[in-house]
Amino acid sequence: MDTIEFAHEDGIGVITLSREKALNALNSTLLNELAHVLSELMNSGLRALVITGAGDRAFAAGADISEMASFSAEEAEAFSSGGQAVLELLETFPAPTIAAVKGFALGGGCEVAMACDMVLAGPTAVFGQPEVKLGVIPGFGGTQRLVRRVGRQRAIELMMTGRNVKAEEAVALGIAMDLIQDGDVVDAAKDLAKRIARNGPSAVRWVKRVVQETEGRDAESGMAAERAHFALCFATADQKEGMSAFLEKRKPEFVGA
Ligand code: CO8
Repeated sequence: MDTIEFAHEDGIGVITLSREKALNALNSTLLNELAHVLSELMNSGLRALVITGAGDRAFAAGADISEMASFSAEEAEAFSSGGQAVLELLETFPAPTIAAVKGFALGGGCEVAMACDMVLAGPTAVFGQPEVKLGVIPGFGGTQRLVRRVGRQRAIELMMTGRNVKAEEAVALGIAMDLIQDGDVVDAAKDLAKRIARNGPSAVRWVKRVVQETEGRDAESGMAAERAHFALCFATADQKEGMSAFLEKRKPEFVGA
């Protein structure tokens, strides 16, 4: 692959958006390669997935403006639809996903980060939806995911001004979860992934599934989904192992079944 790098170690995958000279701007090739790698990994049993950008300057500085500049409305619709589908794949990826953001995460880059379960920001991280400055609106799910992250009023302000949001404010608003001051943000994301990976793999995935599938739905169906998945846990070897290990005062050895 030309624009995506993938590495994995101890069940933790790391995807790097890799067009460093263009600040990892998301062109069609990169989006297709991202879709391909996510599809390949979907049933691979990864315990967690970290996404970051190559180099120190950017996570991704948006969709590729040089590619979009001459789009017709039909081409724009297709590009938006393709980008939305890729981020849907990322959002529904069965294992937990963590964006490790250094530098710019603007436009489509911010949208990629927001499609992840958790976002860690390094001190240089800058988020934003600057599309209006180019005469367009977010097209990879930003109008939906930003509202869910920061609330309607602030999301509208951010999308209408297109202003940059530095790391500290991004954490205060809920665009990012934590600001990593000490050490490298990718290492911090891998550490977080490893801490999650020690837990029962099915339980971790079902936390994600229940939260995701019931978000915005009525409390009753949310509770029903929680109950059903809680019950499913008791059909796994990992529930037996987790509870036996506690009672026997030893560390559990989960097998992911
Ligand atoms: N697309 C293409 N190339 C880019 C992009 C981008 N989004 N961002 C940066 N680059 C390129 C620059 O053109 C430059 O290339 P070159 O060296 O060949 O001239 C290189 O990266 C380095 O960038 P700069 O020289 O501009 O670096 P600066 O440090 O001066 O500035 C900034 C960094 C502030 C990040 C600046 O590059 C910038 O403002 N970039 C654009 C940010 C932006 O507007 N992003 C939103 C794009 S729109 C979008 O994402 C919509 C998503 C949904 C679309 C769906 C549509 C159909």
